Amino acid sequence: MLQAGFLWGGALAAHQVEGAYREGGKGLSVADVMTAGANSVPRRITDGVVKGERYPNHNGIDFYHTFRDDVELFAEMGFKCLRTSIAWARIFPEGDEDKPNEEGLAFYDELFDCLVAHGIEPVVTLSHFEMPLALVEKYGGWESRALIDLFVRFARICFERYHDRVRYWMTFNEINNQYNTDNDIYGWTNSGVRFSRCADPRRAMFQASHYQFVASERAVALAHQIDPRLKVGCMVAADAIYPFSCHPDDVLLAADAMHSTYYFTDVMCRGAYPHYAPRMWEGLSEPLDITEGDRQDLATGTVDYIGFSYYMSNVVNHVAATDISESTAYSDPHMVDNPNLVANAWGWQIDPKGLRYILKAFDERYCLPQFIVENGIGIVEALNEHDTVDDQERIDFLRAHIEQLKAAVEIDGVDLIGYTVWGCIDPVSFTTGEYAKRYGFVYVDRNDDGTGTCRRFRKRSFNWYRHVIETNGEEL
Ligand code: P53
Repeated sequence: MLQAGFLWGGALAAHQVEGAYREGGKGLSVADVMTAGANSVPRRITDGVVKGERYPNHNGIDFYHTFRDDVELFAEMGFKCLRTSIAWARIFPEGDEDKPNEEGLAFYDELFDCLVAHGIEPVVTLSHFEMPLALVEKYGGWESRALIDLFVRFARICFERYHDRVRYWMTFNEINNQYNTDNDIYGWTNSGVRFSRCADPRRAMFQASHYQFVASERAVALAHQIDPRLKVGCMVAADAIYPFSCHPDDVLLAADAMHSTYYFTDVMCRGAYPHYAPRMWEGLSEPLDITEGDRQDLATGTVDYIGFSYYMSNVVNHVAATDISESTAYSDPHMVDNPNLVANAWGWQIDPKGLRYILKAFDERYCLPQFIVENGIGIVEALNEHDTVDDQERIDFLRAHIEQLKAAVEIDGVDLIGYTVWGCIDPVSFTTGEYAKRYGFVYVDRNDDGTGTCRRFRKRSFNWYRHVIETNGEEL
């Protein structure tokens, strides 16, 4: 049995749903200069907002104006919590003002009050891919140490304002995405840096993440000072990486590949760089800027829990793709398809047991509570003649993953706080900027060509998830 009070719910991010990108005094964020892409058409980052380009995050699904009605729907499903983020550029439009923007703060007062009034606990990410664009223009984003103090000030304002309503916090969303320096959208959304333009992309990535580690751990310590009841977690994308075969070289390669997650969780959970870090830094053009004071900050602000997203697993083969007949769609030549799994339309391989694997791995490595703050499946969907969507495929996906998280808790003894389904009301996709990649229990009538009423419709999974929550996961 899952514990009473298990936090069932859904997850969103401000920039993917709110829209209203210029309302309430909000400044531009890094998400506001990302164009619409499509399945296998990458999004572009423009220099400022360019006339004639399409920027889906400007409108999102208009949650800024519709949140009261949307929260009604979440309450109808019986959500115990809703994970969302605070758009940094609503609170500090330029990122470095002396005083926060009261209108921005007031918006989140309204949202959190509304949630609490419906018995839904807000779970909040401080930085989810939406740092103020001005911080990029003035400081070069997280390339600059100055960002640490600016972030900590933002965190302080948020903790002080909302600590009576928000218990669970996370600092940086999927902080480990930027480990992939081949695709600029990851460094851009994590750090406001286009690593491809840096003289040494790997060094720039390690440096930006170092400043974020320090900022994150200072924020954790600060939260505990402000209110000892607050729980602050890290947040990583935790895709399981398997060896292609039992060839020892595949097994070793997979173990090393998991450093794309563990490098980040090790620092934030243990408060120090792992002993293998210097080996990862070998060959950088210059040593990293890591001071003794930084190391003390890291040690004093370890996280209270591990928040993570889980969508898929991946496979590595020690034989690089150029050496084998079948070429692959991955940017890493060692990454190959898993012949035992099927993928969704975007090539994300569906693997419920990988979720149990990750939960066990984190548990055995850190002995900390965990929170699955994103899991779900993107599907192309349309309303049928009954004004609903028959999303049996989503129900099957979620059921299989919930079965595995239950096994992790009941059999493996993992300490799990909750489970929030990504994109509980169809958001704008992060990687592609599409509306067509839908995740929700609630369908939003908005299309990539700009048509649609933006009205909301319950999908078949809506009632299914309500029953799951009602029975605390006993009836799937
Ligand atoms: P979209 C990759 C692997 C796992 C999670 O993604 C990922 C990514 C992309 O970085 O991102 C998270 O919308 C992210 C959300 C995002 C969600 O996954 O591209 O935290 O903002 O929307 C789903 O299908």
